[in-house]
Amino acid sequence: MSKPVFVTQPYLPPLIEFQEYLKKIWDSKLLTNNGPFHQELEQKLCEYLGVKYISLFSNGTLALITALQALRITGEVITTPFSFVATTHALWWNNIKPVFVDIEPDYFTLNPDKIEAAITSNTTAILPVHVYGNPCNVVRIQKIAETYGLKLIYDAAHAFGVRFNGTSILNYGDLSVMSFHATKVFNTFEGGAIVCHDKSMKQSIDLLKNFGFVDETTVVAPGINAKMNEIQAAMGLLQLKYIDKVIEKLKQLIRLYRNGLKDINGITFMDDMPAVKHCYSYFPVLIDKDRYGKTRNEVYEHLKIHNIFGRRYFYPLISQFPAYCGLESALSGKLTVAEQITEKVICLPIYFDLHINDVNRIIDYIRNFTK
Ligand code: T4K
Repeated sequence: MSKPVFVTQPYLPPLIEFQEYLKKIWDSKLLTNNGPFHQELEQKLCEYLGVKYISLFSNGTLALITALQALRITGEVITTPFSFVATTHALWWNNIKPVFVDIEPDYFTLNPDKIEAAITSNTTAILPVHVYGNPCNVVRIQKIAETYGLKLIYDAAHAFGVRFNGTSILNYGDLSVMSFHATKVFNTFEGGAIVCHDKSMKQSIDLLKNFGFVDETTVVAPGINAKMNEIQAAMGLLQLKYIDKVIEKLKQLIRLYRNGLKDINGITFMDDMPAVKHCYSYFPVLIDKDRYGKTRNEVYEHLKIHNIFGRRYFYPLISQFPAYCGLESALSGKLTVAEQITEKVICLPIYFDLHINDVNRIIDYIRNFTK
């Protein structure tokens, strides 16, 4: 049996280069609390991504929770059911009621046509997700947020380096939240960040992730501990050195998948979006059982027999989990596009070290499964 192929594997830079960073950490004994690597990574990420301010976090979920705190979001927030569960959990942890709105059928992001009908007097913000790194319709969502006086926080966990019309997608909305988890295209083992556009917001966020401390004896807010440590930051600095190479390789692998799968009846996938520079960190494929002859779950199990571990991101929908399925906005029939996509989607393996032979093998398994 061949080696298992997972949906993703982290890119790891040469160990010897990481050891040099470790040596510096050992020498300085500075392990965390806004250390030198932390500061350097914030600055270098701002330059690389083309954004004004970044505050690093220990993971993306705490960054989401803190972003909602920083904007003092309460009441109801409009969000998507088609995401990783952390998006909605961040609302729950802030005692905010999630209001699910359906996704659009082409790129699976929050459908701007459906947002306004979900706004009530309790709505304070919108929390869309650039799912798979596909930019939301940022122009229309911004307009809605402005019209109704709502805050706008983007979950940009999948959107490292994504650009729209030549500018970083992270420049849209009030705040954008990133994840640098091991499964992400840019990883710091665990990690995350909030991108913001002015200095005072950056200061507030920095306070909130450090217990609310302003100085040794002054605590101005009930903050949390969500700081990124120096080992994570060192990993980030090294990842930045290789990120362009990593994304280019992912792009080539996706080209290979697209060519190999394009003429299989009942298999569809997304092309690049107009005016978008993608990061290619997910390759979602839709299986139409009527045309392909097998269900998505059958394909998922079939690949597993061959030691290929695709993932059904995102199945079930967040709105189908016990914590949320009782909400009115989660009721079956309200989120029709998301309900269809979640039954059809499978993310195929995509990562830097994935071998071309494995991609070809996966294409063949899918092609031959219906014969
Ligand atoms: N918002 C969105 C839209 C998100 O997608 C996420 C996280 C968040 C917010 C929250 O950000 P964080 O708090 O996580 O920073 C994974 C990740 O744990 C999660 O970060 C990610 N989204 C989600 C989409 O995927 P699982 O449960 O599917 O991961 P897991 O452990 O099954 O890993 C998938 C595969 O990756 C494994 O089969 C093998 C490989 N892998 C994984 C790890 C952890 C490795 O090769 N090495 C590793 O260290 O959730």
